[in-house]
Amino acid sequence: MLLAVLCLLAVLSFLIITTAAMSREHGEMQQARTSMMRARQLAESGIAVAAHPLIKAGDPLLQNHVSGIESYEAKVTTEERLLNLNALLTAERLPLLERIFMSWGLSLADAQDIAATLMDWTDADDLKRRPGSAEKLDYQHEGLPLNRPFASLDELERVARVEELNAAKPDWRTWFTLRGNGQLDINTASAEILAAVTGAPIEKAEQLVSSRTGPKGAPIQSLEEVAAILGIAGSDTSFMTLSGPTRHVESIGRAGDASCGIALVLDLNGGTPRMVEWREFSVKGAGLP
Ligand SMILES: [Ca+2]
Repeated sequence: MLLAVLCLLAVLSFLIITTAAMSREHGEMQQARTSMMRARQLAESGIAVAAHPLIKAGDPLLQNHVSGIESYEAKVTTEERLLNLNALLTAERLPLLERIFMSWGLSLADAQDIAATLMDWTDADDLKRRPGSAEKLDYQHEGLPLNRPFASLDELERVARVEELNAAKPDWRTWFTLRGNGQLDINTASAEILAAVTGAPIEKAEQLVSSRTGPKGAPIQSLEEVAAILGIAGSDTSFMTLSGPTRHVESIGRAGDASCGIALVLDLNGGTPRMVEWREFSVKGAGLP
């Protein structure tokens, strides 16, 4: 009898402990969900501020510590800080792309072959531009190349010889966009991209970037100024702009341990802002450079 009572007590204790553990776990999951919702809400608040046409990069409103554990931090730049791959794939702009590939350590012949392969991928005909480029007969799969402009950067992974780009520049994706007006924004582009695309030494490109940032920094006012700083007077600057019309904003919201990142691309051309892209990203290792 005593044994039976003891057994019953043991079972009851087990049930009580298990139920308490399950209920604690449920409570923790609930808490994590609430924190995540709050983090997303905070990220959206940052996006709302950053998307406002009057907000400029560096505005103190872009950062807000709502409480000790809740905050958002937003950044404003332009999509034209990156190179529009489709815009580079024209006879006129192709030498720029070849120069970029060479800045990644590829030989002139390889740079020209790979740039031509990208052109072959997008142009309507099936005629190879160079012996080292690729058209229909060089692809194993039916329907390749697509013979139209790139619709996503993922498509690049299917292009012949892309493994050479992956080897030369594993983070090539951070250089290109398919948004924007096709020009390069001198006031938001990185020193690396500016040096590669103009052929200027990286030190001069860094000098240009520090002249527009920092406590005494001011936006570059003219393309002549750009040419003077980079030492490229007389070069073609028609692919450059002083102010890209496509706004790129990113915002990270944090609530306790939870965080949420949102990126938004807004076309401001023509007065009325038009949303071109909205995506969430995981915060670790992401964000604007
Ligand atoms: Ca083609």
